[in-house]
Amino acid sequence: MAEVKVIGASLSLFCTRIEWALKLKGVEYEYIEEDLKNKSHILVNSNPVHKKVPVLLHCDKPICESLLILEYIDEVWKDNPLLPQDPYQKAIARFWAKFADEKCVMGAWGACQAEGEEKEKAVESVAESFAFLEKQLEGNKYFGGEEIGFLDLVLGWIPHWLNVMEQVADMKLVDADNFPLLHEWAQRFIQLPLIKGCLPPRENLVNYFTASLTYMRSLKANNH
Ligand SMILES: N[C@@H](CCC(=O)N[C@@H](CS)C(=O)NCC(=O)O)C(=O)O
Ligand SMILES: *[C@@H]1O[C@H](CO)[C@@H](O)[C@H](O)[C@H]1NC(C)=O
Repeated sequence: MAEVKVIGASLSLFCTRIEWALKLKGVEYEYIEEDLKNKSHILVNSNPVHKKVPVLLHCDKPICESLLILEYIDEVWKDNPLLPQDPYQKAIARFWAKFADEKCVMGAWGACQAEGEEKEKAVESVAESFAFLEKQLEGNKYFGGEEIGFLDLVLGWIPHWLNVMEQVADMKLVDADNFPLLHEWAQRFIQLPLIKGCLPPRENLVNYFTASLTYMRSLKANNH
């Protein structure tokens, strides 16, 4: 029995961040691919409230919600710390992580789905959120400082997933002109061998987002 297991879905940005953290810590784990269209008993029993991936199983004890899983990993395996030690800095890192998941991930996905005037507004609104993150990078190589940390892993979807969303929905959110620091950070982050070595193929993401958008739009069209 593996001590550490990750129940995940290969295209999920929330799951990839967990794998990055475990690799960074040098923790061996077993990865269990979940079929989200036909959820397994192990997922439903481990995360009865949300029934979502990722779930971390540590000696069969489940931990849910990717941000909380990252914190748990950081507390159990002390090597290569992710969160700052200082309580204030730690609270700030958690604040931005929550903000980024609520406003940037969801905002970008919302902007993808929006059309026409609505889309312009949605893009503008996500850009306001990204501007806060851009500011956090002033004078820093990574969000974690000289090394990657908690917030870098949380925002690690930007160079890969956001890039695909931008292509599929034909929109531009983060580029060298509007967010130079974020853009530079994204390039630097995605080139790290550990990060680059654990990403779903771009083509699979393109297909997935294209299909999701088509489906969402057909639902919307049928409601009118
Ligand atoms: N807030 C959650 C989000 C996880 C999430 O949205 N997971 C998606 C996959 S990307 C999922 O399991 N969806 C299945 C469903 O909603 O039925 C986290 O950070 O772990
Ligand atoms: C759903 O998953 C179960 C096992 O968890 C499997 O036996 C069954 O064939 C699957 N059904 C479909 C439609 O894929």
